[in-house]
Amino acid sequence: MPVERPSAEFPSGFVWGAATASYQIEGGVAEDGRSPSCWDVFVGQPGTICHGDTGEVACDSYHRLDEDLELVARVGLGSYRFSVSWSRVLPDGVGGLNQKGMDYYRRLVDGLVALGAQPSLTLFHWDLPQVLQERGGWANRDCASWFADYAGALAGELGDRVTRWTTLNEPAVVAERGYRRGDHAPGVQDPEKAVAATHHLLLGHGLAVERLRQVLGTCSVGITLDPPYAVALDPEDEALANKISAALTDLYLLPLIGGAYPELDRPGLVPREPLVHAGDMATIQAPIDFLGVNYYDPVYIRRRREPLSWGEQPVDAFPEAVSAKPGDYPRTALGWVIDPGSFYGLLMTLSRRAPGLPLYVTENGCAFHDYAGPSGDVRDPERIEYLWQHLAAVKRAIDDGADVRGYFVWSLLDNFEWTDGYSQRFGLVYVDYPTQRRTMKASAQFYAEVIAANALPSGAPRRAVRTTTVGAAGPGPPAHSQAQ
Ligand code: GCO
Repeated sequence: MPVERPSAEFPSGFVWGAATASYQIEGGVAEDGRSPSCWDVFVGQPGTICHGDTGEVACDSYHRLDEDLELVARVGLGSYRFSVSWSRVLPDGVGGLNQKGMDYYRRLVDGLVALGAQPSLTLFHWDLPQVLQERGGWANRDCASWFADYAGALAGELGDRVTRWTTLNEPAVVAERGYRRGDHAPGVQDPEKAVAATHHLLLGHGLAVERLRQVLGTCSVGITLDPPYAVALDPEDEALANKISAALTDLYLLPLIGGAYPELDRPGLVPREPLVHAGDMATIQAPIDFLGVNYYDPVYIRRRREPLSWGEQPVDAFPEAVSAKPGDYPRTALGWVIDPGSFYGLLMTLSRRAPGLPLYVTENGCAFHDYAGPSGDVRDPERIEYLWQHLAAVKRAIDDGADVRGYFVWSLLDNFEWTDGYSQRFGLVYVDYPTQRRTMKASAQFYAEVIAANALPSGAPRRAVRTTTVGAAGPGPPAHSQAQ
């Protein structure tokens, strides 16, 4: 008798993962020779982080590696995406490796391999060594070569056991929030430094790709972007929304796949000479094996009309537009709109923009106000629904031809959510910060079942009250759908 395949079965070999980042989970900031990163310094300035929280202890993962590996095993992850704290392994930012710091990542990588979980290593998830920040950080062109040297040093130590290397996580956020807006470390507010950071991050990526290939020969290397997906709030603004999506996506994607910056007339946004030297674009265009995609929610766009209505925000570099949150979509605790239709639209757009480049969803997830009940259990039906809807969007994109090879939930653990500190919980696993006790939430169980089946459960999640309608051919205007 032929076995009936559940329709929501994923392709065989699909990689099921979860992600974390060094500064958000490790703690142990002054241990075994680690030097401060720009985030250690930034969080110490008053008024930067909710409740004055810091990453000093975070989830204490530096001391709880075995417990965290056990969680990887209990969820049944096929891969774990983590990042390396540059200042833990190279306290001077450059030069000799700190073997004690390296030991932590050796134990992590060996532990994952022993569990049969692929190590997915991100080299830079925002925590630049402060010693390098003091030399200008990413606004200094030298940072690109410091980064390549760091990549080469790690490749020499861990290369044979790391399945996938990601150079940078969301370089746009580093340039825009770290150097233009200044609400992230290093807290710089300088448009010239922001555009310099954009170029030097991409150059560093290209040099690191070259270096990894030199050291390792064959390896799988990519980069993680957070391409904005803009949706028009009113149908007549669709062209404007598409233009903004394309421009902001192309600022990072086009140099990588096309060896050029987009022809955008936005002073201070697009790197030009003298920042860009001869040969830089060829370096940035070094072939990659995959594109990592982080998606949380879309940007909703409307043409600007004076005076601005309540809740409308200017869109950086696009004075003709405002962004606003639509009132009738469900939201997460951070107020981020839940719109799986846009996730599908983004995956389809990227697979059209970068044909032949496999995609990994390197982050997707949601914050809710989770708490432990009287018996200690943590029920998070909203997260189950969110994951289910977003995984269904991935599946639909695959069915419609997108080459999506894997999906990583953000995050394995509740952790330090940057400016929001510990006020936001994104984990599959609940962390009780005073005791550091870890508890698998109901969503971790749900995800474990999805992984074991390589399929979504039969039935359907409760649908979003509203979701953007996107056909395989491209985005369309938001449409109402019936709540179930
Ligand atoms: C990002 C980062 C993560 C965040 C997550 C939730 O996308 O901002 O990569 O470190 O914690 O995205 O905001």
